[in-house]
Amino acid sequence: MHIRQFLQVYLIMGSNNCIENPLYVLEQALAGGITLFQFREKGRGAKTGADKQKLALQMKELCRRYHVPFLVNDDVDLAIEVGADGIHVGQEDEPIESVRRRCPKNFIVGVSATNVQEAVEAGSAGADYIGAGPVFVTATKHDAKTPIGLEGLAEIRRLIGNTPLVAIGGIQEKNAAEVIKAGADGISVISAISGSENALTAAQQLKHQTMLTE
Ligand code: TZP
Ligand code: MG
Repeated sequence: MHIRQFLQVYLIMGSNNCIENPLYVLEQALAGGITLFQFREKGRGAKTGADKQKLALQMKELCRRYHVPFLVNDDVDLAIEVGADGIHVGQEDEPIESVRRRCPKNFIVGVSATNVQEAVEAGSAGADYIGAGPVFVTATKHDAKTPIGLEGLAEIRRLIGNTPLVAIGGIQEKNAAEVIKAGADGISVISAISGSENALTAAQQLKHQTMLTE
């Protein structure tokens, strides 16, 4: 499968995003059809050290069972230690060149971009995919930049050519289809799945929205 297809319904989550047990939420989301997962353990009450590593390993095993790639946010050492399938880095994290040097050859390396320039640079630097946003207002990331809107997303699509692109920030069932229309290959969400009453149906409904192309 190509990375573009893995981006269709991309769940990002850490233990503090969940109302219920994060392993339960992840398993429900996997059963509901998510196509990629990123372990993003940060912020208030986030696990560290051995606890973080243990949760990462458990999540990786779950993802394996569903044949869904497991990525780690920011923490390149952890990604290598637990045998992740890839890493996602932001603009303030380790540069892609250095990440590539340290990681296995086939590692998926995703990069965040909050504007056109960052997206173009990430594409030229060889990112496997770009995570662009926030597209809409989000309550999940407190230091998120100003939303780029569907117009900003469409402009990024135009300027990065064929580089796989996933949208992030404030994406829910009601706006997921518009995001795909604007040129994203997929949607990435935190709260729309991890904060929902039923992660399985939330994942299914989001996936359905990504397939409504004319
Ligand atoms: N980066 C840009 S917005 C965001 C991240 C990690 C948070 C997305 O969370 P939600 O709940 O899907 O809006
Ligand atoms: Mg980061």
